[in-house]
Amino acid sequence: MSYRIPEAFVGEENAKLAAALAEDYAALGSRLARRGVDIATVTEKVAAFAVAVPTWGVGTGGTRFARFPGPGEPRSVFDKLEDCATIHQLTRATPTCSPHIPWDKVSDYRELLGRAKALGVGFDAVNSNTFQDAPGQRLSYKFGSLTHSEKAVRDQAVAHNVECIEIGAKLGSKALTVWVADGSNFPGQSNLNRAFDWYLESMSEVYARLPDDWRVFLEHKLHEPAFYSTVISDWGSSLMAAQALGPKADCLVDLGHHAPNVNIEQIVARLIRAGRLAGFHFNDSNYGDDDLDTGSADPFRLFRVFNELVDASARGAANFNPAYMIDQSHNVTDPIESLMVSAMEVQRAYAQALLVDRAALEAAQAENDAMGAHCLFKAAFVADVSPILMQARSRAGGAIDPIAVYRASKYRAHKAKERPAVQGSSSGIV
Ligand code: LRH
Ligand code: MN
Repeated sequence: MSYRIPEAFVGEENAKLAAALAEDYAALGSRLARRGVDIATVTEKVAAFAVAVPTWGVGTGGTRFARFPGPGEPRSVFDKLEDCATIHQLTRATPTCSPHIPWDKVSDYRELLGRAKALGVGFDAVNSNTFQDAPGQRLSYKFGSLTHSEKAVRDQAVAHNVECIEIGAKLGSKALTVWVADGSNFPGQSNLNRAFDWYLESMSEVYARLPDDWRVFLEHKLHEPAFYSTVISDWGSSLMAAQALGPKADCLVDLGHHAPNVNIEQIVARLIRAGRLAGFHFNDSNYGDDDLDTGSADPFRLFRVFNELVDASARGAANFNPAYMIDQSHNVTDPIESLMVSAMEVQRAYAQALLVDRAALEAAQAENDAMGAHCLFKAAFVADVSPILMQARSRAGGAIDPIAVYRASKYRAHKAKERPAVQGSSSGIV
């Protein structure tokens, strides 16, 4: 029988922290009440907020230089589901995981769905993969996939995406995420316009196979692995494609897919305005697509993004239904700890954005009171909302301190015994 953290153990650990939490929560409640904010309302909203974890994120990640697998590495999607369920058990913030095909391919998807249900997790958007050549694949994606110069390769990539839709349908997913690495490394290597035509031609075939209640998320990325041109390199190309394909196509924002210092929250505001914001791949970065833990490098940026989301929901923006997912690579930490902290940091940014006094901010903006507006904005960011996050978790049966409970449970040591060390590849993101 594979080890699960006993619910009673979580309760015992929470009991040690309950009195301090009650005190801190009450203190924060009276401080917020002075600002006309009802802490119970914020806590309910935070408790209802969910973010999906990437199945590929519970294994140790790596770079092109090396990957250093840790103890108890998941060996299959079944092991990955266990770890995803443990993240949700302790944070109560991640009820779904986002699968990646072919990394999560199995022979019996009913068995996989059954196991997920037994573990209390579901499946979010399914991710296709035409950025690697799968074992036994007939034609290579070395020079592209949906935009390859050869029709046969484009057809193969379309067929793969259609297969992902069929797999996702068996797992209860309602969306397909398409990120293509297609691009070039040399000026002149590809025709920039024809590549975009082929993208639309191929994606319209994929789009035609979407079930009525499905969406397709187009993920843009500035560069890597292509280092001169990338076919869907920015939100403009993504929005042009989504508008050309149809109402089921929206634009997904991976926070690490932009040039340094780009104002990502303004891109989010524009996509919301266009009614085409698919959602997010949350992570953080200092230089490129670093896939660092969400909120670990620039939590203020994450807050600024959530401010746009809360503002959009407050003004009833049309077609506003973003999907929230994490997409990170955990090269030096226990992936479960990183994903738990990241899920909590996403909740933190949301809670802080709920504290922005929008009426006062609007008045200060109208009067061009730059400093007044900025201080109002910043006041929400510097508020320590930890008691709200802890309360939301513990009321939902989660851990007040997920990291402490996880470590005290010795879950990783249990998995190291259950999962003999895997001789993993020495490099690569998974
Ligand atoms: C591309 C990306 C994409 C995933 C991959 C693992 O950089 O963000 O979303 O398919 O990472
Ligand atoms: Mn991504």
